[in-house]
Amino acid sequence: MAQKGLIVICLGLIVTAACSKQPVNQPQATPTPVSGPAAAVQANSYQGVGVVKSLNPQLPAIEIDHEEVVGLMPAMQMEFPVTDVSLLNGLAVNDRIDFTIVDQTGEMKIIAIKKK
Ligand SMILES: [Cu+2]
Repeated sequence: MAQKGLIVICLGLIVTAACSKQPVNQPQATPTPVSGPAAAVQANSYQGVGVVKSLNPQLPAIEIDHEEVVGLMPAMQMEFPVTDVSLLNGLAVNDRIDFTIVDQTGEMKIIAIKKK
């Protein structure tokens, strides 16, 4: 009975040793998914036109009643985060503006504002 037990243990060690070799080959079988999508992550920028509805320097953000932003969204009133509070300098409610939105993996931010 004791010998039978030893044989089982030995077989178990052999199987374990054989299995432990597999993970070495696995990374080669699976393509590295990191390089593809990472290379595709690019900031898309869009030009918009609208009217300032409110300014929120604390966030900082700006609420704009904007016309259609081609390739991004239809006309609507909404708040956009801005990359820097200084973009709000010199702006007032009801000002007509041109603005540039950057859409980085679903996160939209205004990077430039020009008063008309
Ligand atoms: Cu919108």
